Amino acid sequence: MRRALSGILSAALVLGVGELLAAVVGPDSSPIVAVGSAAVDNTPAGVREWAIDTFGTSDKLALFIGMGVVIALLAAGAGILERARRPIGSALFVVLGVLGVLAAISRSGSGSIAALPTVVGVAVGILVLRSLVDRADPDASEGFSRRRFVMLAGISAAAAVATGAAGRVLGASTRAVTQDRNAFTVPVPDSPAPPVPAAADLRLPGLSPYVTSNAEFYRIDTALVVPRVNSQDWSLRIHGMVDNEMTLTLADLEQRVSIERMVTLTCVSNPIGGDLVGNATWTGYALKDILAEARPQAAADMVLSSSHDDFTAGTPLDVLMDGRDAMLAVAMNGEPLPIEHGYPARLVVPGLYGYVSATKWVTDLEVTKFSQARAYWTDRGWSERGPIKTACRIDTPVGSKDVQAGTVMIAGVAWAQHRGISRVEVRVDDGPWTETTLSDEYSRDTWRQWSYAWTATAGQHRVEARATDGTGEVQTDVRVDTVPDGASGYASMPVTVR
Ligand SMILES: Nc1nc2c(c(=O)[nH]1)N[C@H]1C(S)=C(S)[C@@H](COP(=O)(O)O)O[C@H]1N2
Ligand SMILES: [Mo]
Repeated sequence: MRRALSGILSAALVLGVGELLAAVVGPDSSPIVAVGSAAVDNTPAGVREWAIDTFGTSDKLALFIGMGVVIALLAAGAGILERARRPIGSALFVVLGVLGVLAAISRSGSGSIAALPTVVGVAVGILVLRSLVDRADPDASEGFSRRRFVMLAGISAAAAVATGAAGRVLGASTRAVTQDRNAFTVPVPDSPAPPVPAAADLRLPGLSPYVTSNAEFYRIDTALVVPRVNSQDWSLRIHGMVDNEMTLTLADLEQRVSIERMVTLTCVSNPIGGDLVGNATWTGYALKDILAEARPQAAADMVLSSSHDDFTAGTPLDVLMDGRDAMLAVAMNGEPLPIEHGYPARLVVPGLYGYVSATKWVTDLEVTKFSQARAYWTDRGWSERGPIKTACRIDTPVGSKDVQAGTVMIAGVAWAQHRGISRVEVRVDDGPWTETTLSDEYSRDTWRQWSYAWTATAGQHRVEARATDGTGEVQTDVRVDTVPDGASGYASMPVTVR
């Protein structure tokens, strides 16, 4: 009996600790929510119908009660086994933990960090399981102390309840925003993005897909805890050197003409060969129209955008007004903005690095002057202006994997937003530059893929690539680091051919 109780209390602590950490990491990383959701997703249709027929709208509650019973039985078994055949009980915790981790990672868009609540929870659970079981038996080597066991069991139970409750309370705002986002309606664009022609995506093995999925899209920001902004509470204030100060809510935006555009975003911190670049379809509202309505004064030359979490970016006013598709975006690849990509609204400006333009969770636009205002990163040694440099990347082959002699596809992506890409060349071992095949151009604001069939001979080689932008300018071979205005230099890959 005490052994079984030891197992159940330890399991409760796993879930409590998991719940508490999930409040920070994200709601989908909670072991109980993740496993429950995985169970729902994998329930055969017949069973689901039966559950809905039987439990009606309480089907979710029934699921959690059912899960609780199963977990309690398994945990009781683990407690008994941990005594009889150590460490089988702990091993059972680990197996259940692995299931929880797999469920959490596959559900949440946040990658391996989603494993954290379950991993820490299971570690704590096993420690407590062992100390409880050691004290559960009259014949235990340390000697039986009923009082000791009761005390430890009481503390564990209290800790399980406290962590679980704290997790639920702390996680409430997160869950509220997740629900708010699930109910958010993506505007049907008045001006839709042209479809992606088949020949824009070469679909080669190892080559980045033309459109980057939301889950794969790089994420860069200064937020330790992702800002949770409810769409009902959100508004955008436009003020400063304007004749018509205004404040827009999402309801106001719904009355406006919406646009949908594909734009490639790039981070100034992206090193040569790095992956801080991604291409997505954005839906939102043209910034030039919003700003025109606010009527900027003649002396203004910068828009200082601020976010809910007090990040700031300074964007040249003329770039926002020159007719390119600078926008206030509310959707990414047809979905409401993912919370970590700025829900409910962010800026997207073709041609500029993110740190001077792509403010997520944006709430404020102050029209001002470069001579008067500083932004978050320009205050920390980065350049005031951030036009994107022409660059390319070799996606395949990768230096860490040897290739077979014969025909080897070299392929990658190239970008020079708002100037476009007109050519990509490769050379092997300082040989002559050879032109590659480019995927169809979608627009000047999006990257292009390129490929080249190389006849590879055995040995060590170095493959390099360089891009030419739409104005005919070849990217520079001068290698500079990312600070202060972005990396430059040819893409380069060591390749071993067997
Ligand atoms: N609020 C906020 N917005 C931000 C940032 C930030 O730190 N905070 N980082 C910027 C930077 S440096 C980049 S490169 C882009 C990245 O956008 P993504 O995370 O959606 O890819 O967001 C920009 N917007
Ligand atoms: Mo960035």
